[in-house]
Amino acid sequence: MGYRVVVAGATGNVGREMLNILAERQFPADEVVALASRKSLGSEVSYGDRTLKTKDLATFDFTGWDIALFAIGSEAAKEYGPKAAKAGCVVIDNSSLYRYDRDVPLIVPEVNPEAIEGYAKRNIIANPNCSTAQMVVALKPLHDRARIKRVVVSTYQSVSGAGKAGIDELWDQTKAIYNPTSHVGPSKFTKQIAFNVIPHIDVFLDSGETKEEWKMVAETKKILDTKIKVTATCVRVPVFVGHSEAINIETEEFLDEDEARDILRVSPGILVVDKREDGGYVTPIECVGDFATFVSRIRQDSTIDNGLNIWVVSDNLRKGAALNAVQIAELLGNRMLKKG
Ligand code: 2RA
Repeated sequence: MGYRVVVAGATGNVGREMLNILAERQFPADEVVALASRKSLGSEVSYGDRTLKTKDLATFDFTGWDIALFAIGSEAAKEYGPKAAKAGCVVIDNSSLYRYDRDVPLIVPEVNPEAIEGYAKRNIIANPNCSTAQMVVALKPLHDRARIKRVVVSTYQSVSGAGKAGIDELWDQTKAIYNPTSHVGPSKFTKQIAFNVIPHIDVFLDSGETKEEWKMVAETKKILDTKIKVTATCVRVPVFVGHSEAINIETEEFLDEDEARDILRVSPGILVVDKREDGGYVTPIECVGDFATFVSRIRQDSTIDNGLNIWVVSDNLRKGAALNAVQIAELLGNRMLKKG
């Protein structure tokens, strides 16, 4: 006997990837339903070699469904999360709404799978922000070996992190640059994104940080270790899919770059591509559609006693969102909601 699985927000970039990944990983589902908001109602989405017609999220009865993967944003999650949870369906939510709630586990299965034990308090599990997920996958094995004290991270985040509107804006602006009669100004982003970079993702906070930067700090602490200090600068770049991160790490104990490479090579979810030659590293274009978090450019930072630099790239729609959510569902199935 398998699970009855709901995918809410099934017509969006992340929802579609959730359905793809459920099928690719042969998640043991007896039944899958795709839900959408009224405006995309009736549209069709792929689930493996099947086509599902979307149903109305607003009127859906979650009773009798085991797991719901939510890719519907915070506002809708606020309305439908408690409704699904109350009906006995465990919600795995991709929005930021529940991430910082003490009674809701925030999980990256390679890092803190044990946190799944706490899911029943609210029947809700939070999926982290894309930029945090790939970073903590890479940090975890290094932290286990040498205790990380401080992390300085700069991100290079693709436009798909801002949804379909972000993808369209990069595409339209890029085309318009080659056509002198047309002009596409900024709309989703605050400045031109084509052939440019923008050091601003999400809203500004009083501290001067952006919310995206704050999320990387707060989520790393909740998932990995509250003692780790993190400072982040998050930047939007004209890349369609794939977030990249340059990460500087200071550890309590000395960790040699060769040992760090060996540790990362055998760690879950990680693929090391680190040859010190032209092209011997991964760029975002190469990670699209992949499950792995890629680590390259592993090297000592000789300006401090115990320092390392690494370059981390991953598909933000997969490990940064849909894949991690499906991995949480697998964890839930294996440890908590056993069937069959
Ligand atoms: C972004 N972190 O890239 C967001 C998406 N969750 O904009």
